[in-house]
Amino acid sequence: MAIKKDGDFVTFTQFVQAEQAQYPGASGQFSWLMSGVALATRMIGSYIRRAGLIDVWGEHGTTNVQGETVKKLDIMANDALKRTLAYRGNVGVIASEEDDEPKVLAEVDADDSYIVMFDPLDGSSNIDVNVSVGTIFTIFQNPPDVKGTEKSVLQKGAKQVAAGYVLYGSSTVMVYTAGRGTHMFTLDPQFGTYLLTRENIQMPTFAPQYSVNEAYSHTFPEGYRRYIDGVKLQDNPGYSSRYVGSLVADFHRILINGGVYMYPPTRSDPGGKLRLMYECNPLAFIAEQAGGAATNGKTRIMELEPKNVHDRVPLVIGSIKNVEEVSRSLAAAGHA
Ligand code: AHM
Ligand code: MG
Repeated sequence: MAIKKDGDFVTFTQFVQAEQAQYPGASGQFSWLMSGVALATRMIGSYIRRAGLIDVWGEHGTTNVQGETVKKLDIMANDALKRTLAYRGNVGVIASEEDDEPKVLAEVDADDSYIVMFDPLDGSSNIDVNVSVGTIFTIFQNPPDVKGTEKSVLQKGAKQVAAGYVLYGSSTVMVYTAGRGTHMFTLDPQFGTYLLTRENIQMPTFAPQYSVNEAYSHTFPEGYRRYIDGVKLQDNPGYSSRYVGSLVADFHRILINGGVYMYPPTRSDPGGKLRLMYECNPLAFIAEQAGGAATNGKTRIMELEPKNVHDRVPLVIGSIKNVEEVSRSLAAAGHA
């Protein structure tokens, strides 16, 4: 894609506008929406950098709809996204992992209005110990002819218009796709804006690395256990394992270096822990656009039909050959 450059850099907004310009008749509404998402993540990033200085450590004292303890920063991140998007005027519905129900923001019935879904602060249990956290978002078209909030948000991942995440790590990066490749932007703290740093990321097709919370492995279905036991016995290449416990950080490492991330069914989460709509769909879209794959062990993640906005699914995501290797092990154990 030929992008007009201002000086030597391409900003996120410039990039989105250039991509949209390739669709005849694009109204600019989508770019306006994306600039709102980018603004909210800059706000969230600034809260995170000041954690400890402002009173955001610790728990809020309530539990969310999923029964999990809500951190103060979860609430601040959720509010930043909701308030920023409310001003865009082109967002019909928003749904957040932290809220009980999707919320109608505005009765917009234009063709170019959107549904935005997000996990405002993924990995939030890591905040108090200064480990990377992230924001994950996905955008669907708001179907003007569909009546009822629940119905309009329950779309399968293959219908995503765009998706991305921001990783608040040693630098702040946004990884984004609108179905034309996966691209990375780095927040320039001096300019206060995201600049394009990697275009068309291609995930390695294989890497000898896996990422899973192995403490639960005795409760994984047999195919996962066999896979993990099997790769440990391999010498050439010998496998290593990495697990941060922040999905965005674990996924980002795999996007760049290759390997596989798994969150299998466990005894405490027999249907998987991660949320289809807020976490798995957006990362699956990004992975596929970078040449990777994502499955629940049987079916491509983006083909799963959601029944509830808070559905959870098992997740196997990463380099295509690694994901195939896990899938073969699951099939051999009769899980597929
Ligand atoms: P959340 O912080 O949005 O609730 O996300 C769930 C987190 C993921 O970031 C991470 O991959 C996973 O839970 C870790 O779970 P566990 O501690 O069971 O390994
Ligand atoms: Mg969360």
